[in-house]
Amino acid sequence: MPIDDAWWKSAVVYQVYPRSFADSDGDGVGDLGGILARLDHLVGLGVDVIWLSPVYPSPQDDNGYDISDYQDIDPLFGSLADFDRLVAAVHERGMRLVMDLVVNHTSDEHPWFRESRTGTDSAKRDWYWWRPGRVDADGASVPPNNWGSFFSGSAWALDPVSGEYYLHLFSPKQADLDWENGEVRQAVYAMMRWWLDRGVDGFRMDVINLVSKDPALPDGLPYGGGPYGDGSPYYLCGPRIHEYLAEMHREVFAGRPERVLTVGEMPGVTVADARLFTDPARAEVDMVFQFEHVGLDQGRTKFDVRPMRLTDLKASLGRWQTGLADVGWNSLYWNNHDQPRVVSRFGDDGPEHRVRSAKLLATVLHLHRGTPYVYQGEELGMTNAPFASVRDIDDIEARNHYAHAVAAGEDPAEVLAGLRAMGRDNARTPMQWDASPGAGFTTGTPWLPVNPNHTTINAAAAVADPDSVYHHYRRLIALRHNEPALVHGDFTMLLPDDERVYAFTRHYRGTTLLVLANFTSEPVDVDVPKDLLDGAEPILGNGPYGEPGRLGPWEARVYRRVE
Ligand code: ISL
Repeated sequence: MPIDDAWWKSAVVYQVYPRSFADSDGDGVGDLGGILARLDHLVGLGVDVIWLSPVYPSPQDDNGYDISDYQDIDPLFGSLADFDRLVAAVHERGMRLVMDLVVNHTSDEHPWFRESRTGTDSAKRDWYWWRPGRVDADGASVPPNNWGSFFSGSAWALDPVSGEYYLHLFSPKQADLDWENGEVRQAVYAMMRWWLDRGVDGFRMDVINLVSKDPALPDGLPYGGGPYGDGSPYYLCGPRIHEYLAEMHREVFAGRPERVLTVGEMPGVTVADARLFTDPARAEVDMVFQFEHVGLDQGRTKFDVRPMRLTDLKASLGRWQTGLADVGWNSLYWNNHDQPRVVSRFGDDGPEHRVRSAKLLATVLHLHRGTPYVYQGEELGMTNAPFASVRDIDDIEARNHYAHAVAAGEDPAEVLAGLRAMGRDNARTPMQWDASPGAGFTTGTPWLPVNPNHTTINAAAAVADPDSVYHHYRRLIALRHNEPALVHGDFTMLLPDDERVYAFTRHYRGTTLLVLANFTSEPVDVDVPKDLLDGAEPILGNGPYGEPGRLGPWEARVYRRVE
């Protein structure tokens, strides 16, 4: 089929974080049975694809992104039989299911790594990055290079068995696989085929642009004021990354039905790289999932929060729209399991503006070109959590950052403020289904406390209220399915220098969509070119339609004009 008809261009993806979605057995952790019981919520919303964060056996050091068996289900979440039932139920409802593929690293408890660490002569030694240490001026053993880990500290761990170090870009319990080794790649491809044969509809590929490393592993330049170096020039979109993804495509996806979706999660990817990764003619991945816009309010580290300027957001998202206009495809998202809640971050989560600003953010995002992602609870306008102290924080990235920053002399209260604003736990508090004590998520004690605001912000209330954030998402998703201009239309940014109003058009075969959004809590006058409004009808908004040239606080409006 011509690529412009690719089904995923008019699809909306819903991300489920299984730990926090729905608990069917009262142990306080979400599970597959819980997802199965709540599928009709997703049918009601109208989404096409469910992306499931990892449910494989795992020591849960990074909540399942540390996998110890790629071909099973962790008993915490259920069994393979439960999984098969879920896939069948998803398909019966006309949706697809995409798995998380985490193959930059395995758990240190994966049999491959257990074997690899038995000694320098292990048959799987070169499945991972093992190197002898260096000796410092005092004669002490230090890591092979200066790279820092994403989760604080060195990216190397010393293993007592051989006295060598192994590379871990994330936690020491997430050992990086060495993709230079063809056996590693073949083992990964075989596992992927096994899941596709089982009925899954594709993969969201975790940090897939980190799998090719420069085997020389050179030191990186110092960053963040700490003792570590930035190794990213040597592992981010590394020398063989396109070769690997093309090989994966040939080995795993070629000849499969068009129903399969491949999404490359790629921190630090540039527009130019993304064009290569997602050019259909190159057959690598269908779309990238990039991070530029969610880094705009961060300073030296991701926990150094600074206000986001609307003009920066427009410049970034606009550049991605233009850069992929003729070739390539992008994911559109505000939230995932690694990001704070968008209404708290870029909107206003106070009682007066929460609903309005959540709807505005949804409108702006969903009207762009690309495939929109809804992260569980986003459709309810769920907010960040009121973590009182560092003891309330569970996430490894946040806990490590706190320990390192405080040890380095930073003010604990300031570090905690950064975690409150940016911490990943904000995304991971349980899904708010109803106003009951466990928020309808669990009858037991939830693994992470439910947000106290579940008494008013919850799915039951949202579904019952035609003016809710939920129904606004439902309308946006329906528009994606029914309006070709939303899927295929050209994108033109208007008012790029305006700090208050986000405005753009989409144009396709005689239809123009005009989007106007006021990112402030004051009314604003908007200078919209008159020709854009001539004969245009408002089709969607978050308030009563007033004068086209004036928007109320956090008001967003979409107009359509047909020539
Ligand atoms: O959160 C981040 C940026 O602010 C990232 O550094 C994040 O760790 C990165 O985007 C990769 O994320 C993925 O891989 C990690 C895992 O912890 C995340 O949950 C996952 O989404 C390691 O597997």
